[in-house]
Amino acid sequence: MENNRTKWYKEAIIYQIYPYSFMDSNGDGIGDIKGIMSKLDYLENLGITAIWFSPLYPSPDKDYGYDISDYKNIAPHFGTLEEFKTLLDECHKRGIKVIMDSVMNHTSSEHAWFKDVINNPSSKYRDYYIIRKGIKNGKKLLPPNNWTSVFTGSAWEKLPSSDDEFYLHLFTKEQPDLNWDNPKVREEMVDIFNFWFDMGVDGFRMDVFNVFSKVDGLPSDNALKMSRGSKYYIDGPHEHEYLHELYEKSFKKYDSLLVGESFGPHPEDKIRYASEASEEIDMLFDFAHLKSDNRNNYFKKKFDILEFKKGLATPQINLYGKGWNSLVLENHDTPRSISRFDFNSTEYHYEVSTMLPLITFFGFGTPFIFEGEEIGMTNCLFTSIDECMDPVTHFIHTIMKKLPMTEFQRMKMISFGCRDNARTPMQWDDTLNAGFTKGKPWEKVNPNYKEINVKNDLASVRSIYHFYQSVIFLKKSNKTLIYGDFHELSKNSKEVFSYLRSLEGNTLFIIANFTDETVEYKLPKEIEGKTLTSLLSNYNDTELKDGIIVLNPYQATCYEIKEENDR
Ligand code: TEU
Ligand code: CA
Repeated sequence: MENNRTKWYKEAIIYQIYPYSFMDSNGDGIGDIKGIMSKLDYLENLGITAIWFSPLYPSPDKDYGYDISDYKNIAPHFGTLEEFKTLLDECHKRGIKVIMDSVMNHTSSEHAWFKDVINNPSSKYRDYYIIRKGIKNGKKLLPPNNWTSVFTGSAWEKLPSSDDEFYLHLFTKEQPDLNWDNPKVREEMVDIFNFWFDMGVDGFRMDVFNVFSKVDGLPSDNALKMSRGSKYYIDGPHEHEYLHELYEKSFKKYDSLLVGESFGPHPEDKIRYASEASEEIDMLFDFAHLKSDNRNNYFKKKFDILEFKKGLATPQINLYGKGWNSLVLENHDTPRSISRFDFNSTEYHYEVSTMLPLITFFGFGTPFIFEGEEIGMTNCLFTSIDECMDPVTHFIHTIMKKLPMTEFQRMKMISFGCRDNARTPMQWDDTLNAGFTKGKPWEKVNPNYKEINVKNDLASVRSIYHFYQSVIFLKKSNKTLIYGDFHELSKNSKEVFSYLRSLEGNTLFIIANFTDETVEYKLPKEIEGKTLTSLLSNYNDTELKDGIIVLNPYQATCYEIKEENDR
């Protein structure tokens, strides 16, 4: 079969929209397609070349769209399928590609297949799910094994219509896992991908793509840890085979991008998934650097810059020449990057918000920008659990209630790590609800919207959006920043992150100061004695003399290197 792929994604700049929180057009407090349409100029001007939409499909919203009840439609609160097609056209007219989200490890418990399983004992969809008999223990009926959900509690729930059966759910109980060992399930998935591709969609982000295949027999796990059982489904026995099958039956026919979001993959599997030779997916998100300031998201630890650097550098080294990489600071599951890593972002809001994209996105890989990142949106202080909408935040709060701590301490930890931080409405201006909605917003608006908002930022001489434009422009126009190899410098420095990108005799030197102090950086031997010309910096003055660069707090600069003798 013909392979129609041009690999456009290598030169792409991708912007993630979380549709709930982007822009509401009709005052119901929930973002929607018409709202997104009204902001396409804003996105086009930023310079991005693709948008990834978090799920737009019908969903009972137990996990805000990550529990899909109809894979071939649009949720009424977001709009209609016709409106989506108009959005797709409008994006394409502007040269913006459209990436959908695919959530295929599980459906919603309200999906027609699962409802049929409940209502009809001889349903042909029974084998679409993972249903097993419980274990009798005296009068008690125990779940089929001891696995725990990624979101806490048992990974099994009683099947409502049965006396002794359970279904597996690695996430909430409203997200029953699909049985990927059933070829019919895989056929359905191919059909769903092709439905959207045939409409003109350019790619998919694949939710927890590396846990589809589970070990036969679903054995109990004697390890005592979070998400017990995960060793039996992370990079499971048929995972690579199933992805390759999707590639053969769908992906390769279309000029597409497939980017996978994974759950704790093994290092060798990460490389295999994203290698071109494997013909599986094109790249995956690697969040290793985002663990450098926390344990299990909610427990703050002292920022470990070496862990951050290693996390970002490793996939760039491992994948160069083999496959492709992605570069990410935030998404709808993470706290805001500006508020993390022990940064002094109250005093240096502009500097931190501009240093991060320069040092991250000039590496090897396709940048992903999360809505609001381009104006320096921050974490939100949640003072009561009632202000949080994410079910996971509520699960965590329930667990914390069993611990000896005050409600104030609990909410402090939650405000540090919860997913709601990313989901507060986009801050457009300083009017009611940050200009996001005229109604009651579905999720709390961050009270700092009077200062941090698009309108203020665009009017400022120190505009973060304008700096993102420059980062994006340079990344798109400089082949070395796209295709060059990556060589880290000063690996052991706890103050700076610096690296070289080189391609066909051209070399760029990128450096950032991760501290709020002035740092004198001695040029390492690789670039000693060479002439450095600044291409982009978040400070006007870049001081360089006698082989020493003086970096201001959170300064980031990209230099072009010239050999002394080619002057
Ligand atoms: O997330 C997968 C996942 O396991 C984590 O990122 C999770 O959000 C985190 O560990 C919780 O603290 C994906 C989606 O991005 C997420 O929004 C969904 O809730 C989840 O899958 C289930 O579909
Ligand atoms: Ca709306």
